[in-house]
Amino acid sequence: MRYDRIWLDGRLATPLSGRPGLAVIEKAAVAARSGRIAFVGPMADLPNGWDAAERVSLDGRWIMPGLIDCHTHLVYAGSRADEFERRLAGASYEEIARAGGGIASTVRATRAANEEQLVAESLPRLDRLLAEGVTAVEVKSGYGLDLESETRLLKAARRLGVQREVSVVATFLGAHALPPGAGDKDKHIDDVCAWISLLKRDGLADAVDAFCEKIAFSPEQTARVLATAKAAGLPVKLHADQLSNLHGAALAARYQALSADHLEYTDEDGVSAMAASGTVAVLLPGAFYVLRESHVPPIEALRRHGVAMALATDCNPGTSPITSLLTVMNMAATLFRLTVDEIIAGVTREAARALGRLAEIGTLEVGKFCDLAIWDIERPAELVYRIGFNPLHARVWHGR
Ligand code: DI6
Ligand code: FE
Repeated sequence: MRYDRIWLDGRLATPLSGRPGLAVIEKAAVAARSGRIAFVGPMADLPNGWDAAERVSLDGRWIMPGLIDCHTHLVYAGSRADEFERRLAGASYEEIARAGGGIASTVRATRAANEEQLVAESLPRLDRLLAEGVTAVEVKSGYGLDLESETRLLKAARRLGVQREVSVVATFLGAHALPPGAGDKDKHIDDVCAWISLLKRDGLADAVDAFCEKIAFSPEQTARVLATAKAAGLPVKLHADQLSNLHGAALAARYQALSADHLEYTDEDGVSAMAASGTVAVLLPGAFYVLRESHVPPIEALRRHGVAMALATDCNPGTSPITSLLTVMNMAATLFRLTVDEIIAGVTREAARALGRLAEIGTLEVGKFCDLAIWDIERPAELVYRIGFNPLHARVWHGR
């Protein structure tokens, strides 16, 4: 067997597709051929007569799957530092949104930016994620809110994946907020539903998301978006039960959503509906932290019902201006009491599942893309335990 590249003498930790926990292999090797994993396991199990165009010795460093940030809004223009100051002075996120700030203020800045400017403003955010070993990222639209601007935003997201060695999943979030100046939410939902098939036809959206919340769209309006997406053949996701319990988790489950995200106010019925539909819980402790939320997602119920838990940055200019998935991993431990194994699975296997990409990424198994994060650490818990420290030694995307 001739490989393109082989990494030798590493310590390997990966979740596996069908099993809980992390598989750990000492004295391990990973080999890539044509961008895919051609061998993974103990060096002693390498096939007789193997050869490789390039060999890399890891001196006992840890090899894990590349990290996956499965929920971001990282393409936008402008800054909301002014609102941050108003919130420090006592204004609430909802008050600011009702007064025309919040998402609407980023929409105004984003509409004023052309595609090049959007890419240029977003690349530094993406680069921070990549520097921590992220090899796949989801990017939502939702700061354009008219067809032309949403299209531009989704094209900018696709271009990020051309300009950097990273897999980009683009999600259409036209039902994020009412466009500035618009008065009728039902009319906006009509528009969003009409745009879905156009974006699907042009290959610009891999999935559809919506924000089901009192300050955004009702369960009925959200259901129209999800039904239209499913009918167009696109998988759905949902911002559910972030600020109040509108039974968004159960609604997402009704449409076999890939994921329901946030879930701070989800109740046990919502969790059991998610378990039945195989919907992943995407937990976003960055937004929880920034909003000083005190209502923790129902972690114990999610565990009890066997719902997969993923973690993501929710990188956005309002509620989660964070570009560090490692910091989010620490927050998930400290704020949500997830275990180290749950957290590592949450940014690899479960994040891949939340994107519908588990067959391709998220674990180190033969046939998947060879996306690796190689760490200068003594044990996996160090990735979660330290704050503001980046022990990435090397990042590999599709075998390179
Ligand atoms: N939930 C959030 O936390 C973000 N969007 C959403 O649906 C907030 C986005 C923003 O404030 O710009
Ligand atoms: Fe979000």
